[in-house]
Amino acid sequence: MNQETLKKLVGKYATRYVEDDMTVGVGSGTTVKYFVEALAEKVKNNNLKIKCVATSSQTARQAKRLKLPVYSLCDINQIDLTIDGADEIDSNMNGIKGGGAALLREKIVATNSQKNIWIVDHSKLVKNLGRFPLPVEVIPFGYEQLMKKFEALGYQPVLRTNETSAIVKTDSNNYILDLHLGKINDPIKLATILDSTVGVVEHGLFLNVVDEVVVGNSDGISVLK
Ligand code: ABF
Repeated sequence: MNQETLKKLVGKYATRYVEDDMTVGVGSGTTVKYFVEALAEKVKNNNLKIKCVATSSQTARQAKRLKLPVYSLCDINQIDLTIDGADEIDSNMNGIKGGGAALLREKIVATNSQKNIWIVDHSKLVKNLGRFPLPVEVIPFGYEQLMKKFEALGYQPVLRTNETSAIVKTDSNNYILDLHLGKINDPIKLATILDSTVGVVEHGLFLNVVDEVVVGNSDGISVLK
């Protein structure tokens, strides 16, 4: 099975967690795109009454196009379940997210969710986090100073730009610095440093956040808990 087939498989599989009357956090990314498609189908076929909260404007657009009811986080009581993707997951089920620049809303939705499930193909499972550059969302004001700080710390920051070399702006109009760390020996320590750095809005280390990971393998699906 190729990677796209695995993404589709886990996307569809994850719909089994969604029940009638639930408020569902819907993540971002190419795997979640398949989940949203399958969810819309399930909702329609079973006439389910659910509410969705999206972690990115892109996901919100897709969900609305497929007639899923999308609510603002302010307009719901609590999120029962969030299904999202991930860029890397280590053996402690800690992850790096934010490759799609939606990490801030992803973390806000995740921390307001009773249960979090990530859907990935097996290539996302790693021994140590850090091969995937760690996205850090920063305030544009004075971001060059932050870059200097990160350079001095050996974090090798790269300002994220798009294919036309324009600076990528997040849904909250911030910038992303991708830290090329290679291997993160102590994710908790790094998260603490980033959390206390002025100008950093949020970072892509999602530690102790996920409850279950649905993994697409060449011989089928496995669920990590
Ligand atoms: C999202 O899924 C992001 O945090 C992450 O960048 C992205 C990666 O997933 P995919 O490979 O499915 O596009 O949750």
